[in-house]
Amino acid sequence: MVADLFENLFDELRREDIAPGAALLHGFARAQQHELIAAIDAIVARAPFRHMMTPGGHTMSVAMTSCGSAGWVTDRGGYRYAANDPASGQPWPEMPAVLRDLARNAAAEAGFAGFDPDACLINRYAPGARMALHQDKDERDFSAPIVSVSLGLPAIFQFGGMARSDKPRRYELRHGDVLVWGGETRLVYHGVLALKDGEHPLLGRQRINLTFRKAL
Ligand code: MD6
Ligand code: FE
Repeated sequence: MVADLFENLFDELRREDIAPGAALLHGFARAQQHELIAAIDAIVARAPFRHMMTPGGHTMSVAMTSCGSAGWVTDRGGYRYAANDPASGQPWPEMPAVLRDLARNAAAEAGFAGFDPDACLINRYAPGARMALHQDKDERDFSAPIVSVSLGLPAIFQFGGMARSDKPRRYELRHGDVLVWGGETRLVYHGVLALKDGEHPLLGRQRINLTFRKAL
């Protein structure tokens, strides 16, 4: 009985090293789930989720917004970071302390002490939404890691190699999981398979992902 309980607690808060410089911190964000969701709601009230267009003219299935001093945007003109939300012309909402502190703590736990994110991209997946294999290379400084927080429905994350053709490994990212990666693996190809439908007790039929970056 007691052994089972400890095993479950251990499993829920486990650090899994998936590659050099990459750690999956199972359940790391769970204790702050309510504060995180309230902070996201406040950001979305000022900078609503929107489906942006890729430079090639495709509308993304994932809806996005941002907070922090820079936000990630895409349109016919390319991928980039912008100080203002193109939908409103206003600066992106500030990064709330609860988000910044979580990202800093997770980075430190994974061996990247002193991470100081200036951008947080917020992705919303409805059932069927997916993200094709890509590299995150629009940031100026690749020595900083990326911290990725998953909330809501679980998703299958693909973690590949330095070439798009490298066969990716698959990891399930669940509510409260935090993935940190940098160093050698900072530029690996990665993506998210089409979200399977379901109902999450706090977030309903969606997955929300936060990615914290040092963009500028
Ligand atoms: C997602 N994440 O999990 C998409 N990028 O919805 C990413 O594209 C990502 O999780 C860079 C680093 C971590 C990530
Ligand atoms: Fe990415």
